[in-house]
Amino acid sequence: MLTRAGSDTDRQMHERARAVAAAGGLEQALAKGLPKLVECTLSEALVLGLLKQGVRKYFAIFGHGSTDLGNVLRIYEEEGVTRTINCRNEVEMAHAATALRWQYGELSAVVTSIGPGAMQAFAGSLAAASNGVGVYHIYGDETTFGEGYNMQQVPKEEQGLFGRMTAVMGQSYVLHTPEGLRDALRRGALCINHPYRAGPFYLLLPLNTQPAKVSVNLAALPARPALPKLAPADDKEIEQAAAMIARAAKVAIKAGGGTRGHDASVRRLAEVAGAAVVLSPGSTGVLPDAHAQNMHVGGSKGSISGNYAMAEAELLIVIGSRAVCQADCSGIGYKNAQAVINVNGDLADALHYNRTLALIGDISAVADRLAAKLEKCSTSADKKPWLKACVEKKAEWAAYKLRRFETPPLRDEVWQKPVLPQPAAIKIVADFAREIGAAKFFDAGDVQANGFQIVEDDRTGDTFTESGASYMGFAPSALLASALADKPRYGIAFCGDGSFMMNPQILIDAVQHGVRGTIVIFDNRRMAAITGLQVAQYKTEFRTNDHVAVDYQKLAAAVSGVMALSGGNSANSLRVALETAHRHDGLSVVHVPVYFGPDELGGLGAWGEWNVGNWCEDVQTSWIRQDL
Ligand SMILES: Cc1ncc(C[n+]2csc(CCOP(=O)(O)OP(=O)(O)O)c2C)c(N)n1
Ligand SMILES: [Mg+2]
Repeated sequence: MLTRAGSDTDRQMHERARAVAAAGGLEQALAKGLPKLVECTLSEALVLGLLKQGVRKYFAIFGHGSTDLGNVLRIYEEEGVTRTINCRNEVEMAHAATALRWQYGELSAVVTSIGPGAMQAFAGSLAAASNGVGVYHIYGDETTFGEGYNMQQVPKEEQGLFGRMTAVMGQSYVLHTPEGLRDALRRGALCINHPYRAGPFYLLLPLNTQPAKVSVNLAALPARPALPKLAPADDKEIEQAAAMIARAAKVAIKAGGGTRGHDASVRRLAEVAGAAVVLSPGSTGVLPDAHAQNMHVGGSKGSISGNYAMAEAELLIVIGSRAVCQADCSGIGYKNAQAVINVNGDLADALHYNRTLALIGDISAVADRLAAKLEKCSTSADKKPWLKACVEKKAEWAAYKLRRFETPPLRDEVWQKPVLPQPAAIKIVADFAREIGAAKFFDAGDVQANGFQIVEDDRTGDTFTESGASYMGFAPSALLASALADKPRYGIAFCGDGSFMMNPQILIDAVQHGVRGTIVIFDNRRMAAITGLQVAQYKTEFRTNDHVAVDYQKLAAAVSGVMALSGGNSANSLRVALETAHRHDGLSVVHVPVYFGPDELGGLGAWGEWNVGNWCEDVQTSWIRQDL
């Protein structure tokens, strides 16, 4: 079974890979006479099958659980068919693969060994699952003969445990039988390309089936599915929705993460419906920031204007939202809503609230149909007083934010000197990102919450905030996506000190794979978001910081190729550092000490309810009483 360099198997692989490269793809190679019936290893068949679906890019940390697949990827890369980049941590590469699909729409696969590597990538795949991003994960798995425990398998006398574990998170397929590949890839294609509930698909690749020979029909390997947009078949519900909107005086649209990319249709519907638009952390930009009907984010963190619109609206139009606690105040954000129109492809999400008219289908298709109907019918309720009140609340929020942005450095206990408040520092970096046209990535914690309260985007696709899982370490790891993107865009990762240390591997991987971008570390020497919660709930902090001073600038500078800078303690010094960072042709790290403490100008506040800690009783009491 051993395959040595120069063996027949290797030679055949080289020949097939060369034919695919010369033709410009597998389909084209088949059209040009590449035999469709081949006998090859399961590993090669898998690479060919993925190629047919448009997967050419791999993030990998190999181990004894994936050497055979690694050999195929080596040969296919030598012939210019696939690209594989080696990474330093599986959580990091799972995030990078998620970001590659999310930011650039490009497919990829994560490859690990068996056991610990797989478990780490699996943990990281929570971000893909939580944000509905389709990615292939390929893990080494225990041998199928059961000749004895394999090192690093789950140590139990049971079969297929990695397959079962991964199936809980997404969908999975154990390639126990090599001929099952065709079925596995059909299921995988739908899972990772699902129009409204995509997620990770796990291929478990036993150590001994990887090199096993299999007869495959390359023409029969499933391609990427082409799916039509769906919308209600007749006009009954659309007319009903239009009538509800026409007679309501206070209408709010809650635009969830699903509205990303549907900017024009959401705007058209909002304008004709006279609706205030409340954004979710993941949908900033779906309506331009300065648009009079953009009320900014609403939810457990939220904003003055966003939460006002949520609480006061009589008719709620939910679009592309799955009602996460951050977005709907743990279910009690819509205190005056009498009815809901819910636009979603997913039946369960569309029916989350009671008193709902569900408009099932593609967001643009449904929103455009509804807008067209409203454009033709006369509205009975005057929406102007409502929109005027909303505009006033938005001005209040803008003034509130401005005071914080203009707050000079505050004296900080840890830093023993005045340092920038975090909202002011984030605003400076967000403005800089806009100036240079960079994509923004926000990590977890106060950095993330302040971030989505602050950003002023005019379209979706400028901010990536992983609010589905809030996975510390996502933002710097996401920069690695640019190493494999066809047209990389400069990125700025906004990280807390806590989050950065979860995944500092990007320092090495960015240099190795030529990433251009900046990581800004907002250092308050603690996990401040959690300290803040503890203080708000129990009046005192517990174990959310340490006393170890870390010189992040030196730490980053220790990696050759990284430009490490201090952002200093003033707005001006931070701006200068950002400019210098941007001029560097590679990865830069800017370290900014930020304030943590009781001064209310050091934070942006929370505006909604949340079902956690000692707030649960109040939130749940309200939830039980409300009908929605
Ligand atoms: C991997 C992971 N572990 C734990 C958490 C829970 N958590 C959310 S925010 C946070 C603290 C973040 O600290 P930092 O990155 O320094 O940002 P700060 O709040 O200080 O601005 C923690 C521990 C998480 N979201 N992800
Ligand atoms: Mg911190």
